[in-house]
Amino acid sequence: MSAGTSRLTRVSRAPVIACLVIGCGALATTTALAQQSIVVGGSLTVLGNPSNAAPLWNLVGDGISVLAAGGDSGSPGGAECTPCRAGRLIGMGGVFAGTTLGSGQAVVNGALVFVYFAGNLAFHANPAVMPDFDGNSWRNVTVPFSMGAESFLQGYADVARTQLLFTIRPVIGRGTVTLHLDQFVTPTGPLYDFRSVTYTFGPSVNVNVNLLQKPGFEEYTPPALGVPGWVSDPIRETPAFSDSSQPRSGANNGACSTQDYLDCGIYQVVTAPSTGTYTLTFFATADRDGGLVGANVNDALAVSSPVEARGFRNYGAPYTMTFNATTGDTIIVWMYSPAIPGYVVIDDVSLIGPQ
Ligand SMILES: [Ca+2]
Repeated sequence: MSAGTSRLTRVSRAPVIACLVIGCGALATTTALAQQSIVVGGSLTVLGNPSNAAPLWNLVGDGISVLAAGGDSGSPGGAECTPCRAGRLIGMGGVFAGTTLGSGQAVVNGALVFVYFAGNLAFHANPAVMPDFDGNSWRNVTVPFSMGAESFLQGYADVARTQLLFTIRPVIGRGTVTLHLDQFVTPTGPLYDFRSVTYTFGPSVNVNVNLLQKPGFEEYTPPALGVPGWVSDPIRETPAFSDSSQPRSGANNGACSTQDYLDCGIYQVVTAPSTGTYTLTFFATADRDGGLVGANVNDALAVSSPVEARGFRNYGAPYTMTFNATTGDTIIVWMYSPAIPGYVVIDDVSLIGPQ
């Protein structure tokens, strides 16, 4: 029994064709397949104008093999680089969701079927700086990516996507994203132009991708939080929030603050993309002792560190911790503020790895 098969769970009713997908012995079944999958091969490519080109993609993973074409455009890395200049910072992450995922063939546990896809393939990658002009007609820019914990894939038997065959959640994986650019000279200087972007699954050369969403809280309008990203811990007595009073960088930070004897927490969930040692870094400060930052792995405490009472916006040195996790583990990165009047604030949090 493979690692993937051992994690199978049957979750919902679905038509008889589900049997073809999961390769079950008996022809009559009313269940669809649900499992996580580690993607070990394949790629997703967007060719041509990124604002209207459908992605072409294939995945080979734990219990699944997929060949598909998208129905509409997603949000690929490099999309805003049309045209762009050397030195410009360009987003390299990508999101392909809903009907963007299109349709195609899937082999799931040995059976081949035609499938209409839905879901969310989220490729997390750091932005890239466009390189200096080198005189050639084209240029590639490559950075590592990691699949976001929100990534999942569903297969349906019908185009209306009512007859669910399988759910792969989460889709785990990492690799490299390559942006292919034309270089050309204009009267105002050299420019780059988008030609294609390809996310290729496999070992990434460089693993310094921050696995956290909204690590500096800049994407939130205070006091909002929310997924993908940070969540206020509902079991605490007062909610956490995004804040603009004590940013370390940018305009925003994360905060727990109360004038009463109420505790508070904030967390973010990440699925470990591979096995190894992860490095967690928080910038944090507080106006009283008792605050903590840390991480859990599969609901067990992995690491934590007390937050020193360094005072208002005085972040100082980061709190850096390392811990081990295995592919598919649930990593929860968190901050806790005790039931004492005062605050704990955080900013520029990173989860890097594994090494
Ligand atoms: Ca910030």
